[in-house]
Amino acid sequence: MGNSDTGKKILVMHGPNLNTLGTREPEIYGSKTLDEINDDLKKQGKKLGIDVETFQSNHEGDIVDKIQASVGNIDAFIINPAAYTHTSIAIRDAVLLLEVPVIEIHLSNIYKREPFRHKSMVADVATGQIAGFGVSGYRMALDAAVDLMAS
Ligand code: CA2
Repeated sequence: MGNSDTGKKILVMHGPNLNTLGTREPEIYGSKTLDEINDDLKKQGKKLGIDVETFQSNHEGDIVDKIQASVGNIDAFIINPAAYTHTSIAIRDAVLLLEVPVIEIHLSNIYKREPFRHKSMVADVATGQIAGFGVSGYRMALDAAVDLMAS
């Protein structure tokens, strides 16, 4: 059961290029690194007795494989699909396999940016979306996941 008192597990997934967070465009994405974000989420999970696993990949197929492997093994799913948000039917189809709450999160407000970022392939198969609150959005997503798991 790992790091968990409740027996609940949340998978937080990060898409392409998010492994380089904190190194450029801090005005859009902030200055925290992905490791710092993941550590904060794991700490927040530990306080709540929830096992938080984090995963990042730059590869669409690896993301699909990880979602498939998580079916039946997680209680909620948080994903920032990064650029795949706007393109990936494969990730959308994989998300549809999950029978747990799904929270889509973006650091930036994708609706205030270039038109190609306004469309999310995941939005209508997610439970909800958080966008535009920077790194705090991940904390909000975890809070939302916890509430959704309880209901
Ligand atoms: O706002 C978000 O969280 C995005 O998902 C980030 C993606 C972008 O393609 C989406 O439209 C919105 C880009 C992630 C790029 O990661 C960076 C890492 C370091 C510095 C700059 C960007």
